Amino acid sequence: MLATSGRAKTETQEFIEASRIFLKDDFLPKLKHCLEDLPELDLWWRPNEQSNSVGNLILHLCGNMSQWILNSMGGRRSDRDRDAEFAERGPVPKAELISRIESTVNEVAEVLEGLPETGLLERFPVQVYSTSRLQAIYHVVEHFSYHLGQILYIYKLRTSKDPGFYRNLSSR
Ligand code: NI
Repeated sequence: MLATSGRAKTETQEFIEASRIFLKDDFLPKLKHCLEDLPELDLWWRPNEQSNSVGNLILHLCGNMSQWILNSMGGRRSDRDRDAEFAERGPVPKAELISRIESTVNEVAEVLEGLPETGLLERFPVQVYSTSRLQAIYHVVEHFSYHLGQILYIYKLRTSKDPGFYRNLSSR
């Protein structure tokens, strides 16, 4: 966990800063560590056909952020094909996966920074839902965390390594 700066003057600023820190400064570096260390072929390994590979999960995270933040709040075009994210059997090169997730997260961080002070209650349709900006941001953060956990689990299965992300909390 990385803490917020304490400089926020309103709940909105604090919520947006916390969301940006989770995505860009906390989750993204952890994800990149796993991607950089995993052999190319392991990025497309899956334990069975019911489970996604790391590659699929990266494409899926990019699609989710493009649709829920970049399109809905950032005014970017989204031509998301959700089924294709899971159907891809790769191998999309590692460098491309890293560059895609990195640029998507950076764009999301820019959109979040540019959001107006008021308006988190503004509602819009997305997928089959009607949601608020606040809920959409909350969703994108929880969704990234959820799939990052799956990616970390695959990373450990394939490398037998502990990335040591929480070493600072251990008393050993
Ligand atoms: Ni998902």
